[in-house]
Amino acid sequence: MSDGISPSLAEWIAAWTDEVGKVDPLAAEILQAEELREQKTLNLIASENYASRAVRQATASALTNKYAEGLPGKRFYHGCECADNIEQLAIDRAKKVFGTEHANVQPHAGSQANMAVYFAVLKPGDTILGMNMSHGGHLTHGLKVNFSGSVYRAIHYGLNRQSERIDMEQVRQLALKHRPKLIVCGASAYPREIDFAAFGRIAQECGAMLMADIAHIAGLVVAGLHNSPAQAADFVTTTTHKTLRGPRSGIAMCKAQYAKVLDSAVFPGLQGGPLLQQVAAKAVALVEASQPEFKQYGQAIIDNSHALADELLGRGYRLVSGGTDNHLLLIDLRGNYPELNGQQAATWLESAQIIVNKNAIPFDQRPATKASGLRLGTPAITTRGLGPNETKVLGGWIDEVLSSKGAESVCRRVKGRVLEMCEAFPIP
Ligand code: DSN
Repeated sequence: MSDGISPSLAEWIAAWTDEVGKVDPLAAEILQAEELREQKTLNLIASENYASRAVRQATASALTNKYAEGLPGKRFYHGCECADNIEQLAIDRAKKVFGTEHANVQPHAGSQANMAVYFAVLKPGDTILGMNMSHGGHLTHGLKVNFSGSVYRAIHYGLNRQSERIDMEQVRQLALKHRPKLIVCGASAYPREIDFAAFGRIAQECGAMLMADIAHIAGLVVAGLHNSPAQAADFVTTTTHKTLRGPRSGIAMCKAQYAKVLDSAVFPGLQGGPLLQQVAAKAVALVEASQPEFKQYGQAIIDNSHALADELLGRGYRLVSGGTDNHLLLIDLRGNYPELNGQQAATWLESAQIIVNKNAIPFDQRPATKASGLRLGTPAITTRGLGPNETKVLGGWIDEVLSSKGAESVCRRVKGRVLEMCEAFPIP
């Protein structure tokens, strides 16, 4: 386990995989292979990141052994002193960094956080108004095949065809027409800043509650680089592993008046015992996110995103909305390569060790399984320490692979360069 990774990291990985290896060599081999895969690829998946060793260590703590249904000080089982302490730490830190009145840190993931809000304040059949998934929304924002679109009556807003930004006039018209009980804002593939205050005004005008799902941009919000929804929204939900760089998990927050119903929706409504090892890791990640360096990290994510956008635009690519304000951008492949779909493009890039995901672009004619776009995000490469210069070089490699139609010789050459860059910028 040395293979181009720093000796200290190799030692750390060996220490924990050795124990797995004694019991289950096959599983240990797979775990080590994943460590190497992550080290030896440049990851542009906008929703992924590399949690620190401190965060990862917390996920492996003894708290994985403990049941603690309930809330700090109000548990159903005994022996919860440490559970109470760690959960209270995470709650206090979440409220502080996000500026919210109440936080529940038990949701296992973002979908569960969103589900908890819906269960807290909606009845089956109630109307929600969320962003169309094919325009950048999330499946829990009312997609038909998701619980959110089958249990509730989901209406969708989208982007303005010309500006490719959220059409706030359409949001308002739909809200006034359908009188949703809950308006959902936030996105999974939207490269521009979201105006939470404007959503708040529309929610007030039509008598709806507002939920802001900030899963993608949470780290930028904490760093003060994206406006915060804490004032405008009744509920704020997030995952903790994207720009926030914590463990795979979720948090649901709200105004004080909804605290009780939200807590009850999480437990006993939806979940049993919280995953306390993840709660601990969230507490650690929130400390990391409150350090001054985290603001610099957030700014570096955005700088890299701008650098990537500039490089691609300079090479003639069409980006949805013409650029980016945040950590991600969307290439509309139809601009340069009308015949190329996102699935094929992402496969070519993977053969050069560059990891991206295909993504629908607004008003896409292709099915989501093929899609006409690629979503590229800079949180993970920024954690490795790549700066704008390296990111521009990476943008050039993406162009080389795509413009060669994935030619084997080109992918092989680019892969060699990617591996050199990975070695120069190891995952910390
Ligand atoms: N899968 C996440 C993403 O990639 O954005 C959303 O849940």
